[in-house]
Amino acid sequence: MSETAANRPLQGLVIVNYGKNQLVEATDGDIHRCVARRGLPQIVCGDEVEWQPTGKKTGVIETLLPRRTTLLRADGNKGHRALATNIDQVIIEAALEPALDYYLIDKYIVAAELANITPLVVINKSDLIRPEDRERIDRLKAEYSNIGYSVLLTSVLENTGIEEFINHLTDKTSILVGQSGVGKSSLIKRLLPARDIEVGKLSAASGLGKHTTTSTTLYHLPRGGKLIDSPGVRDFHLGEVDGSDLAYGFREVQAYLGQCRFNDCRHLSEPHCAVIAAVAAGDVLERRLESYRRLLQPEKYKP
Ligand SMILES: Nc1nc2c(ncn2[C@@H]2O[C@H](COP(=O)(O)OP(=O)(O)OP(=O)(O)O)[C@@H](O)[C@H]2O)c(=O)[nH]1
Ligand SMILES: [Mg+2]
Ligand SMILES: [Zn+2]
Repeated sequence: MSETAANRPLQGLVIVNYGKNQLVEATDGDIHRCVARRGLPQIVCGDEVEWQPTGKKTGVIETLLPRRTTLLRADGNKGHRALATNIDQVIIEAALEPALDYYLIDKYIVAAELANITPLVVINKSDLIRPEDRERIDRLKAEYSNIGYSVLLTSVLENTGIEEFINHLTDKTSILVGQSGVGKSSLIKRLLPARDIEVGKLSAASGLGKHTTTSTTLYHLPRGGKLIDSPGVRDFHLGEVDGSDLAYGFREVQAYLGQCRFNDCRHLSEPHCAVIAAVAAGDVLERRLESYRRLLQPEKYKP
C-alpha cells in the first residue's frame, strides 16, 4: 500500500455509542472501536464518519459527515444533545406495564416532528390487554390515527403483530424509544434471535423497568432496514423549543396556525384563538392541546 492510500480516511457507520468511544462499522462490515479526534461534536449512533485505523480493530474518527436528521433531547442545561442521527422513523413504544403515558408519547412525537422524522406508535405487550382495557387502547389507536400516525399492537410473548411491525422497518433507519421495560430490546431480539441482546425484568416493587439497555445500538435487520435500540427513560425532556415552533410539532394544529387573531398567539386563553376554537368544535383533542401547553409552560405543571 502506498503512503497516501494508507492515510486516506475510510468511511464508516457508528453502530454503538459508549460516550467516550464508539464502535464504527467499516464498509466491509468489520467493527472497530474508535475514539473521536478532539474538537468534533459528540459522535452518536447513526453518524456517518471518516476514520483512520490505529491498530487491529481500533481507530480514530477524523470527520463527522453531514447529518440528514438529528433526534434531540434536553441536555439538562437548557441546550440539546443528539440521541441518534440519520434516522427516518422514531418508533415510540409503550405498554400497559409500565403504565401508558400519553404525555410521554406526545413529547416523543413532537421531538420527531420537529426533527422531520416520521413517528410510529407501537403498543407492545398486547397480551396484557384485558377486556376492560380494550376501550382505552381502541381510543388511543383511533386518536392517533385520526391525526395521521400509525399505531401498531404487538406482543413478543404471543408473537402477534410482528409481521406488520417488520413491514414498517424495511428500507429505512428507525429508532426504538420509550420507557424502560416496555420491551424495546425484546422486540429487536425477536427479529434477531441469534444476537446476544439483553432483556430485563420489571421491578417487583415499583413495576418499572430496570434500565437494562445502557448504550444506543444499531442493528441491521435480516429483511432490510436498520433498527436502533436505545436505553429506556423514566421521562423524556424535549429541552427548550421556541414557542412558535412548538405548535408545529402538533400536526393537527398546523392547519390553524396563522388564523388566530394575534400573530403571536400562544393558544393559552387569548381571544379569537383558532386552536382553542378547533378544540371547542371537536377538531383538535383537548388532551393534545394540554400536551402542547404543558410543553410550553412546564413550570405551571410541576407536581
Ligand atoms: N407480557 C409481555 N411481556 C413482555 C413483552 N415484551 C417484553 N416483555 C417483557 O418486558 C420486560 C422488559 O423487556 P425489555 O425488552 O428489557 O424492555 P426495554 O424496553 O428494552 O427496557 P430498557 O432496556 O430498560 O429500556 C421483560 O421481562 C420482557 O420479557 C410482551 O409482548 N408481553
Ligand atoms: Mg432494552
Ligand atoms: Zn391561538
